Amino acid sequence: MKIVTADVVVTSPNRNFVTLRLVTDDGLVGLGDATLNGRELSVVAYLREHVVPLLIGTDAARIEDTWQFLYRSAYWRRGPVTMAAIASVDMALWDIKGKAAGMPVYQLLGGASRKGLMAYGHASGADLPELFDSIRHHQELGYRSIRVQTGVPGLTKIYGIASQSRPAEAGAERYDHEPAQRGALPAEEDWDTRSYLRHLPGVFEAVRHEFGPDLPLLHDGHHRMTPVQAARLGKALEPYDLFWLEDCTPAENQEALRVVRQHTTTPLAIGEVFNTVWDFQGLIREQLIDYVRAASTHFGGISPLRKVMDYAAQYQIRSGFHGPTDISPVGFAAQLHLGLAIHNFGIQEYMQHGERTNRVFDQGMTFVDGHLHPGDRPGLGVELDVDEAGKFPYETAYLPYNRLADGTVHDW
Ligand code: KDG
Ligand code: MG
Repeated sequence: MKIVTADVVVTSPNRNFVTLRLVTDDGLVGLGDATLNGRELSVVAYLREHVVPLLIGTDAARIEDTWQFLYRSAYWRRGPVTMAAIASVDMALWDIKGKAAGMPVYQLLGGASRKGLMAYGHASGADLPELFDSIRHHQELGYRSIRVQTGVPGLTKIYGIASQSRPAEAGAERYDHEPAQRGALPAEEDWDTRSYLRHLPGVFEAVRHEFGPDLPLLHDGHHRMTPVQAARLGKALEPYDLFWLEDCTPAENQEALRVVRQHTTTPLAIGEVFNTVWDFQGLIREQLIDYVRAASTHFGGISPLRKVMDYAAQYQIRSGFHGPTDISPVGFAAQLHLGLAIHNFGIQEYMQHGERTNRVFDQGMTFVDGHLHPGDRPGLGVELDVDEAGKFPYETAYLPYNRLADGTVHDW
């Protein structure tokens, strides 16, 4: 089972996606997601120039050995570009192994540990009425757990609000739903942490009052707070029983979470920008987090994500894999298979892809009564329509960024 071709497919149906497509000498096709939001072409170059030539002629059955070879032989380890490239190879090889075995990947990972994966959707609103509408709309779409993001009085443009408040509906083309925006330059947004801290607890109080105590609620802090600010927010939100507070402080400074942890029992989730098991080592060992937010696509694939989840299991830390639309249907399927198999699954983020994306990627997964399932097709269960993909060439797109009132660039 040798790899005979390795193509990197770039397509932009609703947004940019980078997909590695491996073909073996016995005709099996494996897909891997290498999408790095706003920096897609750097991974394309890494794959085409440095990885594809190493893959041709190698044994597609040797997933772990190929991973270790790509990781260790480069000398330059880690980083989002490298790890997204390696992730795509890892996923494609798991896809091929599943197809060779005639089994869905979750069976190869130990079989299902549950019937389905609880998913959360993104509700948001500029004000409370808009937010309540958005929560109700998500409930109608089947979500049973909701991330709540809200406008802040005095701030005009905040990431994740309003234009992204309603998931893609059948047949709708909603590029504004995407975190990145097409254009030559990134959009500028504004931010003020003190206003946000004053406003947010009241929003959660109102949401709990309107929707009751049962609905699991989540919130994403987007790395914007200092440790003390995050500690105060976690404490202020305790009465509203959050499922988690995500990315409360910048992810590079992991010591910060120790301060936050000392002051609040609000559960903490972090790691959507982490690339390796090493990034989680101290956080897990010291039990500074409750949920691992890594995405298979940016973490080197299924193989290392399974390792970090096995380590996390010893500390009762669970998964909450990153699942925005910039994870392609292939990367999303990869983490659904893993989530179904591991014992310490927590929750799965699920933003829905647009209709054009669903035409390019035919998916076997289902979403029923708030729960996802990867389906039982052999491999990852996703097929790429290369002709359809070719209709949507790459377009420059950037994530937005923040400035404070005095013009200082801030975390977002
Ligand atoms: O590419 C960045 C986005 O995926 C990210 O901003 C989304 O924070 C995010 C989330 O929790 O989904
Ligand atoms: Mg996030």
